[in-house]
Order: sequence, then C-alpha cells, then structure tokens
Amino acid sequence: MQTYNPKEIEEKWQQVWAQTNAFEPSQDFSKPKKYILSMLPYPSGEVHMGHVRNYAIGDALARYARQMGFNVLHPMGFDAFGMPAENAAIKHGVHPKKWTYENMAKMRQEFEALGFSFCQEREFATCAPDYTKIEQQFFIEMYQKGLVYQKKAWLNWCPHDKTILANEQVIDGRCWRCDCLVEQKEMPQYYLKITAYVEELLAGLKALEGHWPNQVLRMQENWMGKSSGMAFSFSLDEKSQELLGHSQGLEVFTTRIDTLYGVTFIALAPGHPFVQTLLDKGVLDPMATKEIIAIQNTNMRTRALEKRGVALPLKAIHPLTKEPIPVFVANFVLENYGSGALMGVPGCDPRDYEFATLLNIRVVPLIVGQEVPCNDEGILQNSHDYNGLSTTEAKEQLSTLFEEQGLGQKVINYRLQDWGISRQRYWGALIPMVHCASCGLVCEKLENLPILLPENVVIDGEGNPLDKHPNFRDCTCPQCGGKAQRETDTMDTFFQSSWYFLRYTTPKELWDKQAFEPKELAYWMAVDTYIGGIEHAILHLLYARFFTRALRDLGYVKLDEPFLTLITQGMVLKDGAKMSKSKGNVVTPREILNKHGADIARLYIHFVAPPHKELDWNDQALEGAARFLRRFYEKSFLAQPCDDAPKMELSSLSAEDKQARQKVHTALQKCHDIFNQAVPNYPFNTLIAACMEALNALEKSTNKEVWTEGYYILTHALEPIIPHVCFEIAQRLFNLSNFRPLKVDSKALEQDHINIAITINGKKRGLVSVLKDTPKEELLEAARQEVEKWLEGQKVLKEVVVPAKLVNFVIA
Ligand code: ANZ
Ligand code: ZN
Repeated sequence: MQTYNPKEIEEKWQQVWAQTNAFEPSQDFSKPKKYILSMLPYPSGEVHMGHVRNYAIGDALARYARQMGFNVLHPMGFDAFGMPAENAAIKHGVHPKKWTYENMAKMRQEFEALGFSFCQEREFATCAPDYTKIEQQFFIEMYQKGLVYQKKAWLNWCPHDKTILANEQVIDGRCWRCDCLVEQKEMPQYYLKITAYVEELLAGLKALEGHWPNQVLRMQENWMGKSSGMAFSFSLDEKSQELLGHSQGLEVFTTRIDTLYGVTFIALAPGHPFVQTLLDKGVLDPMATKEIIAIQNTNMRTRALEKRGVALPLKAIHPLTKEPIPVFVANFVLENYGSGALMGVPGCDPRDYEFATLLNIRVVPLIVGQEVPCNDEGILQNSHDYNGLSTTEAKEQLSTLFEEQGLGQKVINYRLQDWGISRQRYWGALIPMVHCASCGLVCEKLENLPILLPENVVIDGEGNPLDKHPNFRDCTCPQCGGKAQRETDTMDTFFQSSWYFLRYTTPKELWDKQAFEPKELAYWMAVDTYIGGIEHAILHLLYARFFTRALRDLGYVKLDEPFLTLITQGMVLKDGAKMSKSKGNVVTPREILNKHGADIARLYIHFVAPPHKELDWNDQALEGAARFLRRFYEKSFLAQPCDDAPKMELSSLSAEDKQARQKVHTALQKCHDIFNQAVPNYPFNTLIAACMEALNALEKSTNKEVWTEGYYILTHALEPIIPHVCFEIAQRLFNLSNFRPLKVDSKALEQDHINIAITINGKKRGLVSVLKDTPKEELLEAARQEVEKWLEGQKVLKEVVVPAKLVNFVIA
C-alpha cells in the first residue's frame, strides 16, 4: 500500500493535461455541447477562496459534462482593465499594463495548480488590442444606430488634483488622495441606451424563472423598477409666472393619484429647470441661493439621503381645490426620474413626512384610523367627494377623471437609467471618437481601429494622463481630414464584461480579423451554466443581457438571453465574517495548496456547504476531508487491477457485498441526479457524503470484485470534484485515460431494501423502506411507528401483512 502524495500526483496530471491539450473543445459540431462558464476574475494578483469556490463549481460541471460525452467549452480569461491597476501606478510607480500582466501570470499558475480544466487556447485579457478593436467597432456601430449618445452629467471633481473621481474615490465627500472637498461638475458623457430595451429585459426574466436564482430575478426586476402612475401638471399663480418669465405648468409623476387631497407641498430636484431659471434670474435671496448651490454640489444620485431643502418663492395651484401650494427644492428628488418633481403627500409617504417635519409643512392625515405617515391602502378622509372610498377606488376614479378632462395621463416610468459608460481614467478601452472644430463629434474610421492607449504616460493622480500626454490627442478628422482632437474618455469596464462570453466561442486565430466566428458562435451560445458571485446579480448580468440584444440588433448574434442557467455561489467566511485583510482572517488558496494540495482543497470546498450557501471556513472539516481523501487513495490498492470496466459475478455475494454495491450504486445515482437537476443548485456535499458511505460499506466487504467495481464507479463519481486522484487511480486500476458515462445497476439499488406501503382500513397512510428479509414482527413495528398519529387512541382489530408489498391495519 502506498501513502497519498498529492504533490506528486497533482503535478503529474497537470502536466499530462497540459501536454495533451485535454480540455480544448472539439470542432465537431455534430456533438452535443455544453458551455460552462465561471465569471472571469479581475487580475488583482491574488487568488482568493471566493475564486476557488466559483471555479471549483464550474469545473465540476465541465468535467461531468465531458464524462457524459459532451463537447465542452470551459474557458477562462481576465477582466483586465480597471482602477486598481491605475491606483498601483499612482502608489508604486509601476505601469498598469506591467502590473496587470504580471498579476495574470501569477493567477494563471495558481489556477493550474488547482487543476481547473480550463480551455487554454481561448484565454484572453480584455485589455488586449484585438479585444479593444472589436469593442471600439461595436461602440461606433452602436453610435451610428443611435444606441450611444452624449448627454451632460454631474461628476465628482477634485479641485486640487484637477481630476474626475469615481464614486468609490470619494470618501465622506472628500478626495481619497488629497482629502480636499469634492465638487460636482457637469460634463458631457457617453451613454448606452439600455432603456430602449427595458421592456424586453423585463419580459426576458420570465423565461429565466426556475433557471436563475429567484433572488437575482427579483433584484433585476427592482433595478429596472417599472411603475405605473399619472403625470399631470400643477399650474402656478400669477406672481410665480412673472418670476419665472413663463407660464409653464409644473409636471409631477405620482403612483398615488388617490392621495391628491393630501398634497401640501411640491418638491423639485436640485437640477430642475425651474430652479435653474430662478438662479439665473437672480431672484432668490442670497441664503437660499447658497443653500441650493450647496445641495447641487453634493452627490445626489440616491434618494436615501438626510433630507435637505429650501423654500422657493413659487406657489402652485391645486388642480381640484384651487388652493395655493408651496414649492421647495429638495435633495431627495431625483433629477432623472419622472419629471424631476413630485407632489408631496406627508400624510402618506414617509419620505415626504420626514421632509415636511423638517421644514414645518402641514401634514394632512388621509387614511381613516391610521397614524401619519400611512403608506397603506385604506379608507380616505379629508378628500372631499372621495371621502369614504377606498384608496383603490379613489385611484381609479381620479385617474379616469384626469384622463377624461385632459388634466393628465397615465404613464409608465422606469427606475432604470441609460448606462453612462464614460470614465475619465487611463487604464481602459478608449472611446473611439474625435472632436473636430468644423465637423463636431465624429466617429473614428473603422480601418483605424484599434485606437490604443499610449504607453509613455505619467500616472500620478493629478489630472488625466491622456490630457497631459504631449501628442496623444492630436489626430486628423476622419470626416474633413483637418486637424482634430481625440476623445480621452475610456469605457466603463462593464463594457468589456458585457460580451466576453461571446468572444470565447471564437478560436484565437481569428481574433484580430473578426468579432466572432458565426458557426462556432451559433453552436456554443447560449452559455448553459454561468457561475458567479451574487455581487454581480444586478449590473453585470443586466448589462450582459442588454449587450447581447444590442449585438443581435447590430446583426452579430442571433439570440436574446446569453445565460440559460445561473448559479450564484455563497460567500466564503471565516468565523462568520467575510475574509478580509483588514480583519486578518484570510485563508489563502496558496497555503491550503501547499499544505494539502488541490484535491483536498476542492473536496473540502464542495463538502462543507452546497454552492449557494455561505461557506464558513472550518479547519476541522478540512482535516476531515483530508482524512477521507487519504483513505480513498490508500484503500484503492485493495481493488484488483483490470483492463477496462470490471465484471461481476453476482451469485456468490454476501450480505455485506450486496450492501457495499447498494451504497456504491446509490452514490452513482446521486451523481447523475445532482448534475442533471431540473432546477439546479448542485448539492455536491450530498454526493460526497454518499461516496463516503460507499467507501465505508466497501470496507465491510472482502470481495475483490466488489472493491474493483466500487472503485471504478467512485472514481467516476468523484472525478468532477477531486480529478487528480481519480485520474491516478483510474489509470492504475483500469488503464483508463478518460471517464465515461456509467449506468446505475438498478438491481444493486433494490437489492436490500424494499418499500412497504402502510394502509389503515385499506387507505394508504405511509411508506416504509426496510431490508428485504425483515422478520414480520420487526416490519409491523416499523409500520406502526410510521402511522403512529393515525393509530393513536384507536383499537387495532387486525394486522395484515402482504409480503414485500404492504401492511394493513384494520381499526374500528
Ligand atoms: C405621491 C405619493 C404618495 C407618492 C404616496 C408615493 C406614495 P416609485 O413607486 O418608486 O415609482 N416621485 C416622483 N418623482 C420622483 C422623483 N423624481 N424623485 C423622487 N421621488 C419621486 O415612486 C413614485 C413615487 O415617488 C411618486 O408617487 C412620487 O411620490 C415620488 F403615499 O406621489 B408619490
Ligand atoms: Zn472635421
């Protein structure tokens, strides 16, 4: 017997796999395919347990699919643009490109050491020139189709460093680098028109029901935030019209027209045109002006703020009561939602209530018998003709009235905004646009792509490195041929991750020639199973779903939904807390690899928790996994080497032999059941438990053939999880270099246990599973226990046993 030496075994097999290109997909498109994809990592240089878990899940699925004879695409790449590389440049003076590529090399090595069966040939980094080229092509084609446009937006601006800051670089309103107060600056930005697809993106979620985690579907739905309500205008009194210099009404959007009689104020977003007009005309007093500018200068992209507001010298007229209503600027009103103005109903809406309390605004209770604010349905009061009606009835009647009298119309609003993709950063894909003094904004010519980043830049956190470059901006106008200037904005890195899964379908030789190879694209897409962290539940998945449709409309792909099944893995914790450097509770994959090797690490990860649950790191369980693996390896020497699948003489088996076979085949059954779940969550922990039981049962058998068959099956069932050791054993015992689909011997399963139906007066009340030759008294006892609650307090008149079928109790 040999002792288990993971290092030797794992290095050997990793070499074999690399040398034989074991995991490259075949070009034989007549074979059924599986596209198994784990989310690609950001190359931070550090592989963490979250990665290992994510990739261990994907790898299990890919390996099982190969066993079953599928042509499998299981690629890996790097999401290689982004801010950390630039921060490293600012802090340590290392070029982002060098930093990124070095990190990728480190991570790739670690993935190899973990035995992940990634297709090597199609690996790419999203910062590669051929990738940027296609991306810029998409951008231009989208621009020409109206799917990209420019619009002004408020950005965080550090006046000291003269640079735009990402939201995560603003800490408590201050610049992360120089600590000075951040201002808001309005600048033109590029947007992708995701809102044009909102209905389709919402409708598409229906088809994913049962295939994606419910939580993710709900998060996507909420993010898009469809809501139906009414849009209508309040007119302004004469004095207000004079101040504004026009007689336009003030449009609001409400989902609760039934609360109209409770309106005691109107609130405008800080950037509402009326506010701007008043500021421009200089009709506000200095205090108010100052406060409004202060509010405009705070980051106001969320509603969940401490309320702040200023009264304006405007009066709106209530459309039904004709009473005057005060108008305010308020920081909780969103500019880009509805009309950027709302009717304040502090008796109902808690946000309005908070604001009203702060600014001493009248509160009218609207719902009978309820404290203010009450947002619920109920019976109305203080609502004139509508008193005594339910809120639902009032809503119907008032919307009908408004529509009939032309006062307002029903509208649908979405929370979803167009996707702003401009980033004022260096380490990203350049936006391929040119500014020409005579032609305006012009797309770069397709034949000039890719437009690549200059490498000789100074990255010090002050200003935009591209603006400071001596000649990067200089170019000729693609339209008039005159002198022009390049755009220096780069794209949001979500742009890259929105289509990388499509790119993997295309062989590497074609990457600098075309976006996709149409036949391969059609064959491989959609991704059969996509695995990743819940932190990507909203944006990444939504953008990828949108992008796929946008590329469909540009003629590149012929599908709508890119990911058929989604698995979101739970977080990896230590002592109940997220692993983090600051908490000092990080367990690195490297230390586990060094101490135990890849198979034990993988077995452990799959054994302690099913994929969707949190995994709380537990050293004892790790030891348990290590013990099982050693035993599994060492006991394999008790099996008899044989070429190919072992044969079995069934007639001479003892009870222990049968029991062992039953457990082994149960494990195989479990394996097939889990990997083929209709609504998948892949509880691999139960598969491992079944294999452990099978090994225990084998140890009670002395039959070599049973052992040999046992190992033949268990190496297959466990290969997706602990591949190296399974390959090693399968090669030594069975001369196997590939695993194959195995059938469960249903006779082996039935062997010992039979199901007995329990009836009372002929009515089925339960079922017990017992050993085949269970004595009558024992069987009756088990049956009585099974239907205990039905027999309680009853007098049993007769007990009938129909052998191997049923037990019937006759009661009075
Ligand atoms: C009166 C009211 C009474 C409202 C009530 C709600 C509850 P959802 O449902 O999320 O779509 N609103 C309208 N425009 C807004 C803006 N630009 N920024 C912030 N809030 C705005 O939200 C629609 C409701 O949010 C609208 O209905 C409006 O307040 C407010 F008991 O009108 B409601
Ligand atoms: Zn020009």
